[in-house]
Amino acid sequence: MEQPKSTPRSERLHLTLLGRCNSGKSTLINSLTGQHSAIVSDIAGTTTDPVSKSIELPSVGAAVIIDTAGIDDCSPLAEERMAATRRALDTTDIALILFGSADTQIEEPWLEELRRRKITIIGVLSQCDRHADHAATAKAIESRTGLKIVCTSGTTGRGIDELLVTIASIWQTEERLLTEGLCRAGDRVLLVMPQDGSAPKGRLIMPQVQTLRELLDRGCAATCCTPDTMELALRSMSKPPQLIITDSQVFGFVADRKPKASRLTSFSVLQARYKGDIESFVEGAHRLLGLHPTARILIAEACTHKPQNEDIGRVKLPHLLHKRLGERLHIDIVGGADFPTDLSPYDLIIHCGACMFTRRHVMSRLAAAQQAGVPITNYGIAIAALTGILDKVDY
Ligand SMILES: Nc1nc2c(ncn2[C@@H]2O[C@H](COP(=O)(O)OP(=O)(O)OP(=O)(O)O)[C@@H](O)[C@H]2O)c(=O)[nH]1
Ligand SMILES: [Mg+2]
Repeated sequence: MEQPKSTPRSERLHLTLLGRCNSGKSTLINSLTGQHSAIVSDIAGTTTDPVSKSIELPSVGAAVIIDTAGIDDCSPLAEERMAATRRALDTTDIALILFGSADTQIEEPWLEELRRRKITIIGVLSQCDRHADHAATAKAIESRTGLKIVCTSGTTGRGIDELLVTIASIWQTEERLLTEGLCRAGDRVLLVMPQDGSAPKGRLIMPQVQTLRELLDRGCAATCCTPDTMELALRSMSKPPQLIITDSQVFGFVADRKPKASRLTSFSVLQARYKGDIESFVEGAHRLLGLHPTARILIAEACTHKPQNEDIGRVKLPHLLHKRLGERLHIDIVGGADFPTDLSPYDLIIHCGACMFTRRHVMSRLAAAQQAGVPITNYGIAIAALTGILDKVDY
């Protein structure tokens, strides 16, 4: 599916290539993209740090393709380079692991790590033009690793189309909907979107645009209103809408005025479902309500730049937390890549809506929290819990 060039990074497939030095990672990237953007040479260790590039991948669509240092790098900086590759895996949806022969010893620990992280793996026998019998080598790798192997040559172009089709078919099955399970084709859906001073001038914000577009694609009849025109919108419908989606700022107002028959959810709940694991976030929000007054909370923002919703993470949320749990609460706030590696000092993590992150990136933070035994929730769900509306939300 072709997607426009403006597809935000957080919506793009993140594809990472792993393999030994000189296995042909950079050459394969150039073949897949049809561009000569990655530096290729027969000097082992040409690519050092992860290099990511946004690209329209034929058959696949909008992607970020990530080249990495050889996994057998033994330079003095090898440890730092492998740590950087591991950080790249935090955002990786699909990993291509390149093999050069049936000796898979060096690749095995990486395969294990990819499996542990539940990253989809595609095995590649690269430079297959150099093998007298590449089919036999591929078979040997398959039986050792359990992977299905695609034979490619970045030089002759062999197997490149098959690889693109394989990537596209995996990516398609991972496509998610914001409104999955909440409405279906033919439903009437009302969107309540306040356009007050905090709304950007002349446009709708991304979660609203995304939701509206998806409803149209799914064959729903979408009606838009502000809190002021909600009653008018409802009166103009012959039957109550099956679903109402509201901005969370006016959730209470909408909940009080909605028809009984309509389900009610919020844009931030839709984003939490789409970008993370809503069940874990709701569980985290329930744990939040039971925290002791001296608990330690980590508020984590995805943005490194001055975030638009800075006041939520830095002002509104801490204020609500202190109001609910008292002034002795300890709150740390981090942004961007400063997410701590040691989460054990915390009793709870509250993550932002992560509009700048891929789902995979959010899920890797969720996994880190779970591994440390620390409950995690997100801004929208935490605010719903703190303002007493969590039990009124459909999710
Ligand atoms: N014959 C043949 N040569 C290839 C193929 N792919 C890469 N090469 C050659 O192998 C050498 C290494 O290729 P690179 O693409 O730089 O390998 P890399 O895995 O990115 O290497 P590092 O960045 O050092 O980790 C270069 O000389 C390429 O021209 C291929 O499919 N067939
Ligand atoms: Mg390279």
